[in-house]
Amino acid sequence: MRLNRSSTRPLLLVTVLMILAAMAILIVSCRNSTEQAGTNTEIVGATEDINAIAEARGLTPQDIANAVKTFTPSGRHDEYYLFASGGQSGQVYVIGLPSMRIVKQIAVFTPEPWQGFGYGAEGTMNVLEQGGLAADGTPLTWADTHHPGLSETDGEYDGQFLFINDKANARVAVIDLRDFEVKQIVKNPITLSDHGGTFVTPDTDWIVEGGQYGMPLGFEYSSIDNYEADYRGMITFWKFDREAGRIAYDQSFAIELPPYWQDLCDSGKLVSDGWIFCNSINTELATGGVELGNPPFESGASQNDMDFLHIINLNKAAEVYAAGNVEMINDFPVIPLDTAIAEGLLYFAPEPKSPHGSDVTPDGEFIIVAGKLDPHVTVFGFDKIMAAIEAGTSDTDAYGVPILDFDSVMEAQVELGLGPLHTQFDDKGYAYTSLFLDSAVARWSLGGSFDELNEDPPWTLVTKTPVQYNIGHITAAEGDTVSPDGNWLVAMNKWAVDRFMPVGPLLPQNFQLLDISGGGTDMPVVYDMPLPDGEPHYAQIIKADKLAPWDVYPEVGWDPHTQAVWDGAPKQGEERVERDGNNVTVYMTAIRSHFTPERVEIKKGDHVTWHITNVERALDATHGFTIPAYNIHVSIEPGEVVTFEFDAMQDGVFSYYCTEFCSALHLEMMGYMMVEPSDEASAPTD
Ligand code: RUQ
Ligand code: CUA
Repeated sequence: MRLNRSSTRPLLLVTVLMILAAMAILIVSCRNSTEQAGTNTEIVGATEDINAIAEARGLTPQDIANAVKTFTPSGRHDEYYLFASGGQSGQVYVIGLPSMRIVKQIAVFTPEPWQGFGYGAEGTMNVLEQGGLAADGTPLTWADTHHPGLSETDGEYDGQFLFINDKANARVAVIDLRDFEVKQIVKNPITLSDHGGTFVTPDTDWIVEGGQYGMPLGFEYSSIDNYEADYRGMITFWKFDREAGRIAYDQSFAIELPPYWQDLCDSGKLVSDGWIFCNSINTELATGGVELGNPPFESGASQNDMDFLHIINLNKAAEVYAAGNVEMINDFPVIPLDTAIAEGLLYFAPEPKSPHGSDVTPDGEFIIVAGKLDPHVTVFGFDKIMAAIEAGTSDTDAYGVPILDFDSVMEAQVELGLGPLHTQFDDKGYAYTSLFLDSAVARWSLGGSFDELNEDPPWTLVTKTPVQYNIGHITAAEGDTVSPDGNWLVAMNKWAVDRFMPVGPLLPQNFQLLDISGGGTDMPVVYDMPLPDGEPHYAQIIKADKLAPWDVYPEVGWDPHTQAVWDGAPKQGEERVERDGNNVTVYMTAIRSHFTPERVEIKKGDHVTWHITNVERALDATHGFTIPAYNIHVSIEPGEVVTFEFDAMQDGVFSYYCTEFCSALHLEMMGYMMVEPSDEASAPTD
């Protein structure tokens, strides 16, 4: 012991000297760069005169106002969390508002080494495997994430869970916002692509996953010549068990729908609670084949002036499911289309033209559908829909689904501009709609109970703000809840074009922050933020004080995948390596700045199960762990226990080490795994 202590002293001295040397180099290089940068930089560096700085940097008074609105000084926290889909990255981005600083990327569907997601840690491997297998039998390792959905209580975000869909494989993930980690991925058992998800019902009883492209349900083969007869659409309702923090697979069900392409859905709220509204495209039942001389999908699926808004009685559907009035497809209960019609679960309302988006107003009274090829948004009245259902209709589509009369359910049509897509809301009686072709955000006034909140006449365009460029979704602060905040809106632009420094042919997305607090025609863009990793579709913005994430895991030995202490977690003083035949179990602890044990001696062919507990209680005292050549990397956050398993198929000496720079002596936080060659080692035992 004494020897050890005295030997660290010269080491500390060396470290201090090295730090001093590094600081000296830094000071010299800073001075050099200031000199090289010329006059402008000198003025900026030397003055606190804001006008002089603005002049030197070429900033307008508007630029300065925008900067002041969003600038968040060091140490100060943002007011909102923005949870953005990560698009093709398969992940979720956490961004602070109004600063637009990225705070975290949450690994969801795609392996991510820093968080130790998918590099050996048992819990994470299980989540990935739950998500279903690719055609070659290996786990799917990417996703096209589209629509994050925060859990709600009484139609308000409650900050507990986040859900997100994978359009590419029809999957839904559950993220726990206590530790910002994914806990579950469910694969849709009857279809391969989704889009109308994830949207929650006002108390998060159900997570809605609407389909996208028609296909034979249950993954059967059928020639596309049989499209009308054999292909189908669907909507799945995942039951959410809030207590368990998981989707209850065995309490969930789907409804068979005609093979139109169901698109985006929203849940009713307040008066319309219990109903679901999905727009659709391709009621033409186009089957493509441009190479055969057929019209391509883009025109084949855009012939009709009207497609169908799907109006679904979820509460009644849940009763039909509970009564067992279902067919099993891949062991999953599906209410057949005929049953859905007979039970009055499904109605259509015509919606113009190449519709997109389906957004329910904060009071639940209106459903807004945009038409990609129509300069209007169409507003449907929920009371009118109910009255039309009550009155009955003899009109049906080819599958027998009742079609309500357009004029009797339509409340208003508002001309906004070219390519309207998605709508959000504020607290001043305004709706906001993205205009893809115009590259603009439109503000327009709502009618009904919202009429008195602003001075504008109901159902009229108030103003438009250009955005850069090709806007998809928009998201406003709590803008799809029963009580939107009305201060910020983010335009999620698909093309950045000239907004940022060039980075080659693949450009980032451009998130633009708009200040919508002013009302009227005042709606400036105040910040541009490049997002460099996939094309997010939707995002949601929640008030930061609604979240209560853990600083560290509640107790030492915490398993994040059960959210409970694991009794078997290695404890300090009880670290050991146990052998049972060819099975070796390592019980290890991590604390600044050592792992215990520091030597693990095994034989080639052993099957190794390795547990590590991070016994730290200090905020941010995370340790990483890797064994070279074995493709293992885990992140062990304070209190967490991590388990991984592998077969020691390669002999030799392997230096394992901590991958997080956790302390001054982090480099010394290592050990040796020695794998002795062994003749008996051929096949490992299980
Ligand atoms: S779909 S913008 Cu949510 Cu419009 Cu992708
Ligand atoms: Cu622990 Cu570095």
